[in-house]
Amino acid sequence: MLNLENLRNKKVGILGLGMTGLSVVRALNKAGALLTCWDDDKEKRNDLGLDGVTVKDLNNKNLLRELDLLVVSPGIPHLYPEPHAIVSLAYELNIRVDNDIGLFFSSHVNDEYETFSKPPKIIAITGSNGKSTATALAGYVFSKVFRDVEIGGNIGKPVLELSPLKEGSIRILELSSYQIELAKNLAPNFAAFINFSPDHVRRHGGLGGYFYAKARLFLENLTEMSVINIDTAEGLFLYQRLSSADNKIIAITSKIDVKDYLWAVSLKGCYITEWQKGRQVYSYDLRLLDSSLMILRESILVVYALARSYGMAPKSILINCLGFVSLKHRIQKVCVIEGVTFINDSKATNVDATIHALKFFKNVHLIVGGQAKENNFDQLQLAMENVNRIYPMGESASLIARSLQDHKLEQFVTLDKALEKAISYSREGDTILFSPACASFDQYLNFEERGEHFISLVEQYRKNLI
Ligand code: UMA
Repeated sequence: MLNLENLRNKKVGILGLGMTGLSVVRALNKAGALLTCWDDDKEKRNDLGLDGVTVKDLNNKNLLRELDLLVVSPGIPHLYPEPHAIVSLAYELNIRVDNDIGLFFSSHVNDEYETFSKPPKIIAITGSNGKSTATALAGYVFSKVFRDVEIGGNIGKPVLELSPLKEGSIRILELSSYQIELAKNLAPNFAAFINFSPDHVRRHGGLGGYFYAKARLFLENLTEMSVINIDTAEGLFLYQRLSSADNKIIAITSKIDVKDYLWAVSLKGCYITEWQKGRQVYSYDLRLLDSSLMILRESILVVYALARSYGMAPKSILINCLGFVSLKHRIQKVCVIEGVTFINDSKATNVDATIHALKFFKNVHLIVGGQAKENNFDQLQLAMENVNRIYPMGESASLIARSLQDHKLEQFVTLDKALEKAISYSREGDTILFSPACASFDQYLNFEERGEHFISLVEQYRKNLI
């Protein structure tokens, strides 16, 4: 757990008692801060039960006025579509509002820091899709080479739960736009912008707000190097903004000719190629490593560039990717039953993520749908080349069906019925891909619960066959 000594005896309000809120409670309680907590969910408030920690309604203006700091969880809106009432009040009273990421960056440099001959390094990874896989793969590769490597952040381990930094420590953080936007202080040594496509648009007041949130990570106190995916206008803009300052950057791309870039890494088909000042310095066919790594190629591109910026040798980076096991709910192969492959991609909560998953399979039966984030399902049209049939389900089923009406499809209310139908139509060699392109909240608590449901339905089907 990180040391937050700098907040000893400070009066801190904590809003939200989920994974993040509880980590803040534990870290600040240990540091000797005076805590008042609140969650809109009564059950969460009742479950807290920690000595010395008060649960009180922070909607009370007099109580809020007493605070030195309000720490807000990432899922709680602080600006759009409208700020949570407590956050609004805190702004009005000019109480400092921050989050766990801001506290992390304000406290990770301690007195001991100056005595280190190899100061700890923080690597931050952001983007719209594939952040968790890139973070986990980076953690896997770096920990094969360096001691004391830990990953955390949006991937599911709150940053304040990471171990204190020591000589040579490396912390790799997956940061979401929610987390970056509110953090008072952002000072990674290395940061990667891995891709960009519309997501969380309502929460950021539009696409521009979403991009601004991501861009903040690079434009404030980034100290050493950045890795920027230049395949979108936003990526190119960020690259230009950074290259006009005194910054070191590696451009990464699957689309652009990088001969004019100072330092770049490209991914073309199966080839990772590194360029310096227009000269090719390294190229490798990923199929020579292990064909199963092809599904991870976008993450390998990110990790290759990060590790190169860290001085690792090209071949050793790629070899160190071997043995990495994909994360759950992200293009996860559940099993093969009677020649039909079942893939759980429940983490695909936007259209771009589903388009990405569709690249890897042939003869696909696509189960898609949930709570629409936006009505941009017509973009799926361009990725339908390998799809046999579509099974739209959940709240957005009719919206999806309207966008894809030229394809063979049938709508369903629930996942079990959609899967049952997909199984009935599939033949040996086909793939049933559950990649919703939507949030899960119409029928599930989160994408994990939705993915577990898919896995359990597949398991049930297998048992019934025996
Ligand atoms: N709450 C209120 N009032 C509200 C809204 C929520 O009191 O108006 C309370 C809820 O009752 C609940 C708590 O706030 O008790 C939930 O806080 P939270 O939504 O911030 O969730 P945490 O459990 O703290 O998890 C968060 C991230 N969740 C979100 O950003 C929504 C987790 O990312 C992250 O793993 C975790 O912190 C640790 O850093 C999840 C996520 O879905 C995976 N992230 C989004 C994504 O990847 O697209 C950004």
